Amino acid sequence: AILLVGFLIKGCLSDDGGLSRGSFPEGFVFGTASSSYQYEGAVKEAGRGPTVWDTFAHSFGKVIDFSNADVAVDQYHRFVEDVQLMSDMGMDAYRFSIAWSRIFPNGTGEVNQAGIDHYNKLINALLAKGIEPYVTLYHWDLPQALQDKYNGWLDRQIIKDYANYAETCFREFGDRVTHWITFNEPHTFAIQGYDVGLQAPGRCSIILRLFCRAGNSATEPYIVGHNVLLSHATVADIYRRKYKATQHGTVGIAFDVMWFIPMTNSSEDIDATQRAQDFQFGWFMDPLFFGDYPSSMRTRVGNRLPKFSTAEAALVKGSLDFVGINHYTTYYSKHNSSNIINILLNDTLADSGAISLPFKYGKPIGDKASSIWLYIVPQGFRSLMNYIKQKYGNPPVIITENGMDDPNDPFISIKDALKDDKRIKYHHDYLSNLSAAIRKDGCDVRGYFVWSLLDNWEWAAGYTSRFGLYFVDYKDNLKRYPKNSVQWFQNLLKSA
Ligand code: PSG
Repeated sequence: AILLVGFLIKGCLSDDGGLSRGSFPEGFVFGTASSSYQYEGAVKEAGRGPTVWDTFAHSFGKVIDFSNADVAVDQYHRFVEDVQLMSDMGMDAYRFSIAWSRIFPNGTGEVNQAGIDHYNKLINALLAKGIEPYVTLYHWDLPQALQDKYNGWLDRQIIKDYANYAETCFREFGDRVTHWITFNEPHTFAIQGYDVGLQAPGRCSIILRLFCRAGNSATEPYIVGHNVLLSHATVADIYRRKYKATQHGTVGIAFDVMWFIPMTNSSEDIDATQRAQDFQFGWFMDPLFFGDYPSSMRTRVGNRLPKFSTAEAALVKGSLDFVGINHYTTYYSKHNSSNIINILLNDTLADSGAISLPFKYGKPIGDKASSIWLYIVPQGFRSLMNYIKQKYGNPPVIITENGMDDPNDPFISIKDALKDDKRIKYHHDYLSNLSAAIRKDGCDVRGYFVWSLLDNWEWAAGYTSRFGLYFVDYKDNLKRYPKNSVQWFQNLLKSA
């Protein structure tokens, strides 16, 4: 009977059939996530230099609603208010990114003190409320100057410039920041930016070069990925040699990782599913854990795939303290038996020989959010955690993003827009699976960040999508309103 009463109390406190802080290990960190270009605005203030995303968003026809992030949700000016919102929810941490071009307006050269001052203020405001900063060094807003000078990530010179920028951040902020994320989603920006051209810098060669002025979709994504891995490893090495002993921090990197399920149980589809995972996640994880690209990539991409020298492989292997995972969705994968798309497109995406889809025989894999790619499949989260545990030896994992969006419906009242029961269910179901992965399966997951604190500017989707726990009123001075999910997280985070 005592046990029963205990269960009832626990259930009531968390108001959620048992999901509570206690469903996660001691010290497990809850936070929200954001990025500089999607949040800050103030793009011409305090010496900030232009970035490839300013250029891209201001090119006609690249963003679906013709918007840009010149103002975004104005967090540059409103961070004090926003930190209070995090504090109201009982969040332990905040993941944000530093805009490289605020620190070095031209990517290199003189430090812009106003940029340093801004992030000092933000970091101190967080710490004053007991919220720990998790800092992403690169969330896609490359200084335009480096794109102009040597084509940015396509040139090895980027390694030195990125390392100089990263080391400046360690020196200036590392006394207070102990969780560093070198890159956000290299897979996404390599593919979107250099294969299909739908994101900055908008390079591609597919479809007869109709969409992009320049690029090579069959080679450039791999060159970008290679330079990102070398940049990451260089910076992790600098941190370990020069800063770790005094600053006691950790360095990780964040990947976009879908879970894939074989479309059928044929061995062809099972093999294709593994290749889909290799070309998405193994592309970066295998060099970091084993010192080389997956064998499926080496055979299928051939000499278009760059090679690591022995010294580089040694530098890259083991160069991280935790793996950041941005996880949203699960797809089916099947063997690509025709090579029609390869012939038509000749691009990186066709190299895996796998096709991944959110449908099977016309039936969706789960309920859809607003983004066309985001299907809700909570069990995929637990499977993915177990895959990482088994394949990579149970490394420390931090969920650096998880969340869903609603459409930005111009006709809905604010009152109705705040009723986000679908989002509550999403987080409940994903967190339940995460808890099971940790408690039942022994996966070493240390933290969970919701994408996102506020509605914000969603890249090529502009303002058409709302990922926030807080609603932002774009028609009335960017006022913030808590959606129902805020109350839900509040309850979860104050539960024992
Ligand atoms: C992540 C994962 C997928 C697509 C886009 C992203 N996927 O599984 O197909 S982008 C990622 C990004 C952040 C975005 C957020 C929502 O890091 O800046 O706003 O997710 O799209």
